[in-house]
Amino acid sequence: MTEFSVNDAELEKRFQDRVDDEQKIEPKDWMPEGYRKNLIRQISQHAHSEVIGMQPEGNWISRAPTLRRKMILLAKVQDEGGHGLYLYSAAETLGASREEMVEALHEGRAKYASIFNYPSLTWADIGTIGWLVDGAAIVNQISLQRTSYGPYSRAMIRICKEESFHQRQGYESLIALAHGSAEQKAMAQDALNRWWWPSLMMFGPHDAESAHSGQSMKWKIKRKSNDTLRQDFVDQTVPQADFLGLEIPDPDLKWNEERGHYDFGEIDWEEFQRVISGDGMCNRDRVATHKKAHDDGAWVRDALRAYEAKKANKSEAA
Ligand code: BYC
Repeated sequence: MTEFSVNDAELEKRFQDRVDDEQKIEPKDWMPEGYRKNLIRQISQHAHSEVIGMQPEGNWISRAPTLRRKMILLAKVQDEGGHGLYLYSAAETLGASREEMVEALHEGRAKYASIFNYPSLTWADIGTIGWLVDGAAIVNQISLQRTSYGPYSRAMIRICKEESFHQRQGYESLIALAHGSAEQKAMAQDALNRWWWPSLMMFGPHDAESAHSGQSMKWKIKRKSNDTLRQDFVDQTVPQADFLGLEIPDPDLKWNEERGHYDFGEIDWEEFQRVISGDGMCNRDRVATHKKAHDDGAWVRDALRAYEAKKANKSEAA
């Protein structure tokens, strides 16, 4: 027997070799405990972001200006719920239960994307969320399609297809506003002013301040660093703002010929810390709304369990 036994160091080496060789890690494969824990943290927080992200947009379904816009928004919000489900399922393959993950969200032990703690005040915010928030999410998620954990990677491939529709519908809505009346254009500019900086915060702290990046990059959970993704997002978004005739609220934003990228101003990191620590404008409301929906849905979960038990009893008796 001992002939075939290998110690943890050897297992870790084989694991790292597979990761370096771009092989996907699957649920039943051996993995370091830290890899499993880090993935549960990131994937469950990603799932929470999708589901909490339904709230600022859901707020506008009943007030969408036309039937077409309402249908698009309904479809988008439903997609976000679906993304949450794919991601919770991916985290469940690592041994985390849905109950544990939701409890961590309700108790403030698990985070969700900082961006969803800002209010959606006008109809232009809905187009801007699609353009900037989904735009930022895609930049990140395209790189996560190549993440080393198979179920997460496959969920990302599907999610990216839907996110691309989300980004486009948002941009198309902003084109209508930016080329509409003076009031509509002003509403679009105001939305850009409020959502620009929080969108840049979506990519997380600077690489040098990022607690998880070093290990996550080594394990190829993350494929591009926070700062690289943020720069990619700025570079792709500035020409889109120009096309809309809107001004990005950053006096330091300018093309840097030498770097081949846009330079941009510093994020307010104090605000970022405040928001991710639970003290943003909407944190309390978002979690309370989620908790209420979860409690209101308890009867559905109870009914499902009762039905499963009834079925199991029947098949035992047969
Ligand atoms: N917000 O070491 P770091 C969407 C936390 S939703 C809140 O760099 P990491 C959509 C971080 O969790 C798409 N917290 O972390 C839905 C960590 O705290 P913990 C959401 C943040 O994980 C509806 C600490 O700060 N996308 O598309 O290496 C409608 C240190 O950070 C944030 C994802 O979730 C933040 N912005 O890198 C519309 C993508 N940034 O956990 C659209 C998946 C950092 O130690 N996640 N923190 O307590 C990731 O790619 C990475 O987790 C991050 C952060 C790049 C976000």
